[in-house]
Amino acid sequence: MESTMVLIKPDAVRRRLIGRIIERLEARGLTIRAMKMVRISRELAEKHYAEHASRAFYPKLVSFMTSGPIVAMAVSGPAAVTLVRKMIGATDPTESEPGSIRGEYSLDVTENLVHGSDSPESAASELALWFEQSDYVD
Ligand code: DAT
Ligand code: MG
Repeated sequence: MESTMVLIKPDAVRRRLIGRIIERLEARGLTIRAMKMVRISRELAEKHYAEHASRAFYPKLVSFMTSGPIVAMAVSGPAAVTLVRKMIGATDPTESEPGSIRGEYSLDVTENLVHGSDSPESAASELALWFEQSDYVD
């Protein structure tokens, strides 16, 4: 079983999409192992997206991620990292498939509703930033 980090971002919370996003994950057969709704510090937003620190969009991304509450989840299942990424859809709005979460509900490259870890290694380091290990490991 694999675990991945999922964030329901501030735009999705504002648009009342929390239920629909969680429903899709559970309907697919994935398990929510830990979950909390939090308004995060600038420091946590910067650490979560540290890989993008040199990109021009980084300041906008950090201010978006601190603009309102986020629902953070540890989600597990077979190949959870890959499955969740496919369910979320591509980062580029012109590439996100109809049927994916972004492909159904977003056309903005920043306000794109959901985060999912891009590898098991990123999942491990992101989960460690957001949760205690005892929250999501048996
Ligand atoms: P993803 O969220 O699909 O893993 P990413 O890791 O490349 O995408 O980028 C992280 C976030 O940064 C992304 O969800 C939205 C923002 N972002 C990425 N590329 C961007 C761009 N070209 N312009 C503005 N924001 C961007
Ligand atoms: Mg990413």
